[in-house]
Amino acid sequence: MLVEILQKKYNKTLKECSNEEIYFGLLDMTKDMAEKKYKKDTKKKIYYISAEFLIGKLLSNNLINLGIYDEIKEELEQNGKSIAEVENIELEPSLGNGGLGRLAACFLDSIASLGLNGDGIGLNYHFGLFRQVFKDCLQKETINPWITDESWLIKRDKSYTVNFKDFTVKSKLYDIAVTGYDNRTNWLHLFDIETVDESIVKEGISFEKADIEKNLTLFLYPDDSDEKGELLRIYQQYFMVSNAAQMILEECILKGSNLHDLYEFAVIQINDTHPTMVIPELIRLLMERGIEMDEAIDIVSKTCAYTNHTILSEALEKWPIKYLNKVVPHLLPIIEVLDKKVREKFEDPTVTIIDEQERVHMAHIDIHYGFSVNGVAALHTEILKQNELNNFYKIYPEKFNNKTNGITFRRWLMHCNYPLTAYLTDLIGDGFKKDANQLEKLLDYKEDTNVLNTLLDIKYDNKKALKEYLFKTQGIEIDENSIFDIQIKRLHEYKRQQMNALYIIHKYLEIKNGKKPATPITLIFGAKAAPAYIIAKDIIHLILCLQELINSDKEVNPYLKVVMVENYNVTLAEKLIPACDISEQISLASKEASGTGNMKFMLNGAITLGTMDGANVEIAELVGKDNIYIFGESSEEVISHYENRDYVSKDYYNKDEEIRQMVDFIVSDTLMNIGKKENLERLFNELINKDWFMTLLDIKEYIQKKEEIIADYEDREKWSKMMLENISKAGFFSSDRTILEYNQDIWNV
Ligand code: 26V
Repeated sequence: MLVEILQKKYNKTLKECSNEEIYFGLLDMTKDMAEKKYKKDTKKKIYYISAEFLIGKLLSNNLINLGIYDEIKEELEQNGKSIAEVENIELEPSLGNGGLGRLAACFLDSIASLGLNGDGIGLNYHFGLFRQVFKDCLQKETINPWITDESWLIKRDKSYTVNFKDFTVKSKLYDIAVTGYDNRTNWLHLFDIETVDESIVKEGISFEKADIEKNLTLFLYPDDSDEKGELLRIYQQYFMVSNAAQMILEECILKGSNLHDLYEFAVIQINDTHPTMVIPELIRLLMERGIEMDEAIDIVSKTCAYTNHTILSEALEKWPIKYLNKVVPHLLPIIEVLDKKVREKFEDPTVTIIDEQERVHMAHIDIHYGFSVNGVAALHTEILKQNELNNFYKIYPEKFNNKTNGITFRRWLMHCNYPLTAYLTDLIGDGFKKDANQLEKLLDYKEDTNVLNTLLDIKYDNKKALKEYLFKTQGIEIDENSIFDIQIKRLHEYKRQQMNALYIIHKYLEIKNGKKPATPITLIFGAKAAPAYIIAKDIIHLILCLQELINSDKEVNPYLKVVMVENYNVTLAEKLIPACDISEQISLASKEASGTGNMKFMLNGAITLGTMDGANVEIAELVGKDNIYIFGESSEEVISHYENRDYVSKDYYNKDEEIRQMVDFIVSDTLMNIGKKENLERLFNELINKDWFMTLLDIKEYIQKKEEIIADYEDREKWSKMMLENISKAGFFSSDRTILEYNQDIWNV
């Protein structure tokens, strides 16, 4: 079929076509096949509204889900082409920041793969999240264009009118097909406007923020550090949910809803608080269509469910009434009624919608006026119930439930780790592809030397493949015979990349003093920092300075190497994860709601070095303490430090010689000669005077555990057994399991 398409499109044979032409041919073919798998809506449908969908490249994933990957791979090979090179042509849509956006993408894959009728609704950001470049050991941001003339986007003949205070815009809709594994096609609906003007972007990612009609869907916001930025976010959020609400009502009416029974036709999952305005907007639209306010509120409350993704208070959205009045004054009378009703019913001042500083708490709207509130890992949900949202839990215990995150095995095993997938299929059959729990069959081989050695061999080959990829794409050289220790995730102080950096200093000084590791260690980082997050950028600076120092020191570089990959994204994750030995999951306990990278690493046979935080707790339960390396204070202890305000980082610095040596090294002449005084000093001061995320609290135990895991790497048999246990037990973290739970407990479609 591909041959015919290429013949028609380019009048060439497969052999004659360039990789680019083959890519566009496959794009046409796949889009066509996906569209044919679309099925009519069922009575009730899931609407997953999210400001982010970090979908990654789609070609291979779609070929796998359509069941033609092997066939195409072979056909290309027979004609001297490589599917990997064809895939290189595709640009990655960067429509998300990190875990939250990637989770939404995994969920869409699982919803379709389970044959459920459910669409995603979001925004078509032209430049998505910024592209990261390093210059002089500093992060710089540039635009990240991903939309080309021919792409996965299908332009629809659909448009809604969205009213803001001072002007009105007309939307246009683009759809991307989401084809399940051997199952139906759903849609990801991305709304956009005609008037967006890409040319207003000047240097880097700066542009005139006031001109909303020209920039509404230009960028995905990585931070909200100034007023104009906050206003723009409100514009984006309202634009997204007003389109969503109009579309949902239209579809439900078409299916026969009289709107009084809306919740029998639609369930809306609100992904974090970004889409919260869908609640007042739907109430407003129902009232416009003649439904009394009280009933409208009741209908919407039975339709909407909310997922919380963080306990960090600075990340919980609270929009000043003043801003909402500038953008969507027509929602305020509704929000005020919602607030009044809460005040009539409850005396507790902490559960109101509007606070004393005239700010609207978006999460409070979701909790009072939605029927379900869920956290994303067992520990996270417990903390919500007992601490952060305890006052709400006391009012609505029945609304709270846990849905431990998951990842789609189609992308995070079958696509990214073809050799492991093929081997597992040989060994245990291909049942695991639809029922992830069947990976446990691998446990039958835990004493089988042949199998254990093959797992080691596959890892080694993946490490070689990563080495080649990094050399080709970033000019980075690594040694496949070293230990690959990887920390890849957004840069945030609570994730404690700075703690890993202090370990590097420790190791560097040790080697300098003549103590050499048995096997060389390669520490790999990938992380973007929000452009206005100063300390996060200082941490990147520190890592890049250490990279430069160590990699040019002949005494140290045979034993230690530091690599920070540029512009970490989904595509890079797919190369890094299968090659990893040690998975760094070292957040301050209680702060990482779940984490999903931890699951991807485990599935690909990496061993976790981590704290008892987020889903690490469940990983530890599943694999048992012999197959994971846990350190650090517990979430209870950490929460009590916050409550009692008794953590003083300076005390740790003063008391401990070793800690002092590592921290002082940040501002040593050795580093200052490479890096910038201002950045390094600021980070040094932050660590000893603030250290909000308690790096120095756990650093000693961290170093100890890390030395232990590195020492255990030498015992190849023991290591391969741990790999096997981790792979075998990863089935629980399939997003298919997560979605089945959402459907059973929340959606009921
Ligand atoms: C947002 C912000 C915004 C500005 C200030 C600082 C800050 C810090 C964190 C966030 C994260 C917001 C929500 C989020 O992305 N949560 C992530 O969701 C993942 C999927 O549930 C989960 O695995 C991660 O643990 C969680 O951090």
